[in-house]
Amino acid sequence: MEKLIITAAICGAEVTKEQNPAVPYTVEEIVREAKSAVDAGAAIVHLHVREDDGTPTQSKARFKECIDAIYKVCPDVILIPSTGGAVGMTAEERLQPTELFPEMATLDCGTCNFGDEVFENTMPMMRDFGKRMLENNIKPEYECFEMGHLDTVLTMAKKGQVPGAPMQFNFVLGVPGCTPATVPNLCWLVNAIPAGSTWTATGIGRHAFTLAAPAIAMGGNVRVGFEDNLYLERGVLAKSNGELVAKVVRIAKELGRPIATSAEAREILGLKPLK
Ligand code: KMH
Ligand code: ZN
Repeated sequence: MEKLIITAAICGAEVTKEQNPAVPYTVEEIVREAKSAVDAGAAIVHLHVREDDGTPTQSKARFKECIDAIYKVCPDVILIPSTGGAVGMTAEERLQPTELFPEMATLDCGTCNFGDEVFENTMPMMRDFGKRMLENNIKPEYECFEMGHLDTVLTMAKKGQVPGAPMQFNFVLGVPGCTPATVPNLCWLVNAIPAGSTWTATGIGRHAFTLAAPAIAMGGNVRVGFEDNLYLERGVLAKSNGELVAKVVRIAKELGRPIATSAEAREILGLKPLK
């Protein structure tokens, strides 16, 4: 089995300081949370950014400010900026971080319910996002909340509409209104990806660690972080993203799976090494 790649989704667009005071909004707070996650063992940081008051934004300038500041303290980390943004944002708004030419970015693979809201990712939108990533040599992380999302993006890759092999999938399970975070559902998705692909499992809320453990045992990778879950255990708020990453590291240790550094993760994902 390859080493385990841990992604920290440190901020997200929906969670607030009212829910957990450690949720980062300012550049300094985002840097603090990225560093805590990387120091604990995360090779990748999945990045959303906020205005100082917590409002989610896809502003290119704000992303640049945060990315530059994170690289100052975590020079090797793989950053995966979000092109999902927050529900209701336009496609153009969401695509702004791709103008900074990150090595990776998320590409959401279909429309779905998202709690009480609808997260819109129509096929024309996905074709635009795929074209942008093809033209700028950005490796997508394909965010799949449903089996239909996976099927859609595999068909688009066959047509050359989005970047193809080797593909990296993130199976986000347990979003209210989408596929539940169960082991059979994870297996169903993993069994449908092409050979040579890599994959990550993200369990939402109380499923963060119950999905992480089987993913580690199955040879997949794991995402945790405030975007997905605010608790270290039932009733105990995590004080930092680092605490959530450290728990994954402990589970992986028990299961005999070593942790990948960012350099090792670049190799596993087929990214160019840093010079
Ligand atoms: N904030 C969610 C609506 C992504 O980063 O690409 C979408 C999301 C996915 O977080
Ligand atoms: Zn996200």
